Amino acid sequence: MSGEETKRKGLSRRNLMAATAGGAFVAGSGMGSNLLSGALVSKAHAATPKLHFEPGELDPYYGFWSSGQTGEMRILGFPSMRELMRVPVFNRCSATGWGQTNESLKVLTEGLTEETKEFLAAKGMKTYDNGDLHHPHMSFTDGTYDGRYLFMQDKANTRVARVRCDVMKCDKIIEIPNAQDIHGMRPQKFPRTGYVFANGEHEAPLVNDGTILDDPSQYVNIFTAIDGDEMKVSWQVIVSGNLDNTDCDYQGKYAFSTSYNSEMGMNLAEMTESELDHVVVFNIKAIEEGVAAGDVQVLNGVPVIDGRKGQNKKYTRYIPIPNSPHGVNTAPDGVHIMINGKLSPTVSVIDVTKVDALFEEDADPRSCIVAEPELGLGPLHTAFDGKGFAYTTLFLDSQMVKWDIAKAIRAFAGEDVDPIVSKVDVHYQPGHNHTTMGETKEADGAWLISLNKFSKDRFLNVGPLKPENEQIIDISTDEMKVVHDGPTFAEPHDVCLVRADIVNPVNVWSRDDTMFADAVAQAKADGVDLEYDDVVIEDGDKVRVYMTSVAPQFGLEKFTVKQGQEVTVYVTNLDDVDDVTHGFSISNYGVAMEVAPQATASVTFTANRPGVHWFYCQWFCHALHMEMRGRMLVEPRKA
Ligand code: CUK
Ligand code: CUA
Repeated sequence: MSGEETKRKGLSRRNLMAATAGGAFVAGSGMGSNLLSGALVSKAHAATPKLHFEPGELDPYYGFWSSGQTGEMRILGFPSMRELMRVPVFNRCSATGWGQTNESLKVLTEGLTEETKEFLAAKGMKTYDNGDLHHPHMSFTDGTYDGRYLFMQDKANTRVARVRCDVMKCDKIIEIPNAQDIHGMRPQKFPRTGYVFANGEHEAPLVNDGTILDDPSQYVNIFTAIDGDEMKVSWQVIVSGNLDNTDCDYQGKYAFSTSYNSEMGMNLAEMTESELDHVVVFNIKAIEEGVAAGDVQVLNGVPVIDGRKGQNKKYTRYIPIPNSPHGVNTAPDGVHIMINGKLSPTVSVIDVTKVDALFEEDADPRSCIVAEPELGLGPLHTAFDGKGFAYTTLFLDSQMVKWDIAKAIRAFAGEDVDPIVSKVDVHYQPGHNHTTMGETKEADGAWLISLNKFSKDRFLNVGPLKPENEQIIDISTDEMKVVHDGPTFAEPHDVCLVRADIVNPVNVWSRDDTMFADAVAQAKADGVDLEYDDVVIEDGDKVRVYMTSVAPQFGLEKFTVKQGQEVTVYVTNLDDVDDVTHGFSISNYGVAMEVAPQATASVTFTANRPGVHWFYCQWFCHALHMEMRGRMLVEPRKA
């Protein structure tokens, strides 16, 4: 089962709908369809770009990866697939102290609703431990990536997070009220981000306090627009049917969300009953006007507008789409929006220039569909090369299909042309795919990557839990070629591939950074200069320990606290050289954190274990790194 190509050019189409009905949407044999055509005509239209890199050679792209249920964001060099960094977001991180330091806890807690804070407090928790991060996307200005932020969602606990691209740390996490489980999420492309659009996947009672339980007729679903600058919810729309993925246009007028369960079914049979589901079109300007005019109910502080089917207002339109559509992908031509059919072998192509007309009275909601090519089994997501071709993952066929957008439109209009250019087997069951710069108007068509859910026999066996498999595909010729296998841990769904010149992180922190502004303010209140003083301030039951660090020494070789005191240790790293990060761990206290050059980091704990406890630097920083240590002396409470 190598990556040999299969072609189906010129073959009569099978109607594959029947084969997918009735719950057949499961991982198949892993074999792609064995379709072979006679003539294999290929037109090379570009030289194959470079895949292998010498030691020390830098990649031309950053890849920002999701990690699904691991809850972090990962940064890889692309196309070498060298993993560069893991950025903790919704998860906890042993290395950096994310979820433990005061700075990270602020990010993790300040955006939670009061109700969630109370719920967690009752469990003895400050924040959730888990998250399910599917979709990382960079902020846009004028239709392309602008290198400011990365946004990402948490399906598990209904949150949206932002990572700053200058320091590659998460600086904001907000919980989305009124919704349940944020799945699809995209930043506004034009004029800028702007909004971040977020789909609530699972329907629930609008006030979900237990008053309504097993009465699905009263469940609703919520679409949310977040202000990406402020990280606050701007408005929400109540919709019919659940919401899966979302994308928006290059005009700044509309957002589009798929629904795999327009039936609002509560079990598999009900959810897949209807042949047609839908895409919801959100009219951004009309919604803003409705919010301004007060056509809303305010719930949990958020204006919520009613955009349900049959409301016949100007806020939303419902376009019927076969059958449980999944991915939504806007083409870099600025006109076409691909709706991937999942249980239907088709991708429905929306022409955004025909969407205005949908909002006229008695408009045919399907009048904006300009193509619906039948591509194969289980189309999930589509990527673009900026040259008029689209690449769609076929989950059930374990294939990637390359197709010609213009030909698909001509075929839909009745011409006898086959839009399918070629197919290639991938290993196995692809979900998302992505091309370099492919979700921007600067799509460059250099590379395609397929994120496959199963690896099966492709790597050394590591037991029942297998890695996934990410494959890079050469798309410089009409026939695609798999040129790289890359195993990966649970469970990247999506990635965005950004030209390296767009991303410009700093090497050391600025001492003015807002990330540790609270520590700076507390030091000031204590009369402490973080960059010079190494002192212990006792404040009743609380102790604040301020220390600097310069490789290979902490500013304090020891400090003394009393058993039961609440201790906060602030470490300021005075090294201002690239890559001289220190750490701070206290043995048998469960305390650890990263302190990067010129940063201040702090951690608070109760000194409830008397005795001598070594603290040490856990980030290898110097030939005398092992010697970078000191003692915390905890005086026993007097009997
Ligand atoms: S979803 Cu994972 S394969 Cu959550 Cu983007 Cu389509
Ligand atoms: Cu400082 Cu190791």
